[in-house]
Amino acid sequence: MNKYGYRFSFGPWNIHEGADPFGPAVRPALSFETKLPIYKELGFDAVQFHDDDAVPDLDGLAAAQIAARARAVRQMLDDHGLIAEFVAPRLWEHPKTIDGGYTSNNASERAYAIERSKKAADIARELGCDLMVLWLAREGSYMREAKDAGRAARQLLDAINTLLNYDKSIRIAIEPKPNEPMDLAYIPTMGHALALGFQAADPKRVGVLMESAHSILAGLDPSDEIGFAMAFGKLWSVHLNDQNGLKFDQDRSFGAVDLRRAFNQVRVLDANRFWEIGIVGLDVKAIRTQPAELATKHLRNSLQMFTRLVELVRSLDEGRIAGLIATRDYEELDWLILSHLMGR
Ligand code: GLO
Ligand code: MG
Repeated sequence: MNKYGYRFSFGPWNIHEGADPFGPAVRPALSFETKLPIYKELGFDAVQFHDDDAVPDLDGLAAAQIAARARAVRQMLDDHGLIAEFVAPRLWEHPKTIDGGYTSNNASERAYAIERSKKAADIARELGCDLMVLWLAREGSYMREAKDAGRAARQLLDAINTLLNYDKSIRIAIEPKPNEPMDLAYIPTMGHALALGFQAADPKRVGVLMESAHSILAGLDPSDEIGFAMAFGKLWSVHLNDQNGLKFDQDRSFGAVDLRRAFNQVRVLDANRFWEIGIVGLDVKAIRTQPAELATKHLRNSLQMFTRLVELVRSLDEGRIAGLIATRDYEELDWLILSHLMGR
């Protein structure tokens, strides 16, 4: 926890080997055990998990084996003074998810996606957390004529209802993203995710996770996406990072591209007391050029950036801002914010 009461998290995938679609890994893979001490060293409090980050090869395991392995991970977390923030079913690597998970055109593949997600819920319970994140990676289309968007929406709702019914204490946070790996995803924005959640059988248990890069890729402003979700009490987690324009998902360090955009995200989170609601997740990756022994600085930078921006947010002259809004002097407001970000 930092001095402002915020807690921070990242996932094991955020210490990464640097492979991209055009080149192989450039840094050695570190085991989960090797990554764990790094959390506290860098000032983090919690671990985000894919189901198979916690229990590798879970597809071949029986329920009792999965539970036992998850309990062992829980012990490792305890030993390091860490907690689990969420578990996300990884529904995008298995051959049965090539054409999508919950919205696959193939019934047995849809059934696989549901069974796999139930296992993720079981793992979450063993890890002592009640949050499941659904990043709907392959729920979308490359070929519009091969799918049906309306049917997909109903299938997504059915999947969510099945999971809510399977585990009566699980909460689900949907993480929207407009594209990549799909050409177009079915849940591209906060609005889509919230609409789905409000239709669920138990809407109180469905919220959202906002990732900065995903909002930017949708042509939206992350702070407005945060504000929209928080207006309804639905923002339960974040993946703060940055993104340079409309291209592949870059997962750049928070604030590395657009400082003012990062400042506004922190401002909205802070105004809505996010530290009382959730953990600040940083879904960032070191750029490929970073040498292996220096490949955690993106995490350090992102956490420090968040804390420094909280300080800037809280030292703003809010009275002066109110006066400028009252006189509609938004150009002066522009200068006030820019001067504040530049240190005077
Ligand atoms: C990719 C997503 C991904 C998810 C993670 C948790 O674009 O941001 O990193 O956040 O798999 O579901
Ligand atoms: Mg993410």
